[in-house]
Amino acid sequence: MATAGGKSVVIGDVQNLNPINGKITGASAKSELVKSKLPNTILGKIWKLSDIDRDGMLDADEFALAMHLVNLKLEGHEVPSELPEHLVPPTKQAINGI
Ligand SMILES: [Ca+2]
Repeated sequence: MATAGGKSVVIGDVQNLNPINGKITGASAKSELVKSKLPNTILGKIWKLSDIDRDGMLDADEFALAMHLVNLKLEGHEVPSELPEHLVPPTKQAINGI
C-alpha cells in the first residue's frame, strides 16, 4: 500500500472492502473514494486512470494507485490526464503497452 510520504492515508485498507478474488468492485471502491471528499469529476478521472485493465474492478495494485492519486490531489497537485509511466504498477505495464 502506497503511503504519501509517511502521511496518514485517508482511505481504508483494501482488505476492508470485501475484495472478490483480490479485486474490489467499482461500487465498493467508489464508496471508499468518496470519503476523500473530492468532487465526482476528479474521482471519475482517478477511476479511469486507476482501472488500467478496464475490467470495472480494482485489484490491489490499481487500488493503491487510486489512493495515491487521491492523496496527490488532496496535497494540492493536479491529477494527470494520462497516467505517467512511473506510476503504472509493474504488473500492469504489459497491458498498458509499455
Ligand atoms: Ca481493473
